[in-house]
Order: sequence, then structure tokens, then C-alpha cells
Amino acid sequence: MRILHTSDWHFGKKLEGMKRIEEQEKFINNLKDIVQGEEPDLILIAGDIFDTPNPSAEAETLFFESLKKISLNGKVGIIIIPGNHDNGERLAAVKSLVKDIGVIIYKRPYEIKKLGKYGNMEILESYEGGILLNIKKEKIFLYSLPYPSETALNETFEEGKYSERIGEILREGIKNNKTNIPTVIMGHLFVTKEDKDIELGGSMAVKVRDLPDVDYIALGHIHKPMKFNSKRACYSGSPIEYRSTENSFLKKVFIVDIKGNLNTNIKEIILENYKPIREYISNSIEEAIEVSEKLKFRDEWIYLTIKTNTHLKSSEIRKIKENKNIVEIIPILLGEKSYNEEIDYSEINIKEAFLEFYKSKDGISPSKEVLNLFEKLVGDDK
Ligand SMILES: [Mn+2]
Repeated sequence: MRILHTSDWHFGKKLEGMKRIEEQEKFINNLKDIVQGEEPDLILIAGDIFDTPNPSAEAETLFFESLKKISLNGKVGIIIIPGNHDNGERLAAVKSLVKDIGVIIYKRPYEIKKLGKYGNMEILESYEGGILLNIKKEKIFLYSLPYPSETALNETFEEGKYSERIGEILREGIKNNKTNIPTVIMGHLFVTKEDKDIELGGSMAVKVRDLPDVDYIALGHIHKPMKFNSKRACYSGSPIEYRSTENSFLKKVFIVDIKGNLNTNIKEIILENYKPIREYISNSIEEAIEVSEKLKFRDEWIYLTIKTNTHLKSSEIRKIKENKNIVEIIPILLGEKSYNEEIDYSEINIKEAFLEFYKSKDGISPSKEVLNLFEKLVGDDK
């Protein structure tokens, strides 16, 4: 059986307030082409479909369109679990409508799915979190674990025992596969090679060694593609660079051929970069204005650092921001730090005190305009 594994779509996510919906649409078209070319039997989406529990109508519309597109109008089955960013109940609200086109959506851990046909797939047996699936006369046992928070699992984790506990839940869950049918697990988890107990954004870590040995583990949560070969466990990562720190690695989806008896072949497919995040540095405000003008028609998000010895005027900021792709201007003030801690402000006049105080903040002297304005405000106090 051939599986396509993806996760962390984060539909509706923005970059410093800028919408990414166009890139998210481009990803779905890219993914549809991959599905057509690779012909998977099943698509697994391992959580964080949306960026927030209350996604915008625009993000939801894109999600519904995506199901239709990447399933090739119901030909390829899709199974989805919620991540920590999703509201499982809301994500699964559409389930009865999408059942006939072969989409199964979990709303919470331990959910028992109804037996029967789901488009071209059929659930032959159903347990807490586990299903025995028949797709085109091939069978797999799939155990799904949506983001396992204490609330979702309705239990309190014992200090230092989280990783072991998750391992136990997974082992218990796959026990219902009593035959030699290949087993696949899908989970929204923070898995790490580290042996220490660590946390990521409030999620406790599951150690690789605590994962069970199955044919494949499709993971979601971490945005960088990763493989834990000893357990055939992978993070597909997010399809889009969601932060500037994500521009150092390629975005991927995985094509996984499950042959049984732990004989699994994992292939990585590199996604297009629909709109890269780039960082530029200018050595003056004039240069920054020139750079932003030059980059205007380039399809990239821009963080622009400006080394300057004066503060940016609002007119200069406006000029730079004529380039709609500038997400942030980061000024670095290059004054000599001449702040004198010893100064006794009672000994000097108010204009001198203002100059010293201004310099103490940014290490540069105020412009003529600022100084004139200050004098006008306080009157002529010599
Ligand atoms: Mn997540």
C-alpha cells in the first residue's frame, strides 16, 4: 500500500499580519499534482490543519476545496487527525458530508469509527483509535492519536512519565491488530531523539525509544521534515515556511510504500517554495529605499535590516513599505554609546539634559528638527 504523508498546513496562518492564503492554495495545487503523479492509495494528514481553533471562513473554504482536490474527487482516501492548534470537534463537524468521498476525520483520541464504506475505503473492524482498513483489496491497521493533551485523554500525566505513557497508549492501541496485517500509526506528537525530558510550546516530548515497532509512524507537529529510521517514524513538516527560521531547509511530503513485516520504503518529495522568506541588510536609509524599490516585483517576503545613524522618519518608512512584501523593518542604530552615567542633571540646563538623555537611549544625537521642536516646547531656557 502506498501512503502520502503530510501535516501542519496551518491554514489561515499569517506572517507579521500578512495573509498566506495564496501560498496555501498553491501548495494544494502542487499537492494535487503530486497525488496524480505518485498515485497513493491513502493520504494521511497528521494534524494542525488550521492555525487556530476558530479558523476564518476563508481558511475553512480552502480546507473543503483541498479535500475535493487532493482526493481527486473522492478517488483517494484521506484520514485526518487534529493537532494542538485545531479544535477537533470543529474540524470533524463536516465528517458526514465528506464520508462518501472517502474522508475520515478524528475529533479526539480513542474515538471509535463506524464500520462500513468511506468512499473507496472500508472500515472492517473498529476499536478505540484503531481501524482495520480495506483499500482496493489491500489491508492495513491504522492507529490514530490526535494531539494527546491531558484534557483530550482525560487523565493526568505523572511527572516524568509522559513519554512512557504515550508509548503505552500506542502499544495498547495496536494490540487490536491480531493478524499479520501491516500497522501504521498517525500521531500529533513532539518526538525527540534526546533522552532528557524536554518541552516544545507546552508539549512534552516522547522519546524515540518509547515508540512501538510498526511499519510506519506518520508524525505531525514539528515543521522541519525529519526521519527516525530505527522506528520508521517521520515528520513530513509543514508545506510552507511559516517563520524566517524555517528558510534553511526544504519543505516536503513523504511517499511511503508499506510492504509488511516492517519492510517499508520512504521517499521524500520536495515541494515548491511558493514565496520564500528572505532577509536583507542595508547600510543606510537611502540604500534601504533603493533595495525595497528594486525588490518590489520579486515574489518573496522580506525582513529588511537597516544600519543607520538617524531615526527613520515616517515618510521614509512609508516609502520603504511601498513594497508590499516588506514584512518588517529592523533598524539598527549605529551611534557611539556616549552616555555618561556620572552626569548630574541638576547641574546642566534642560537642553543639555535633553541631549544627554536622548543619547543615552539610542547612542545618537537628535536631528535638528527634533531639537528645534524640543526647544519650541520648553521655551528658551538658557
Ligand atoms: Mn502542532
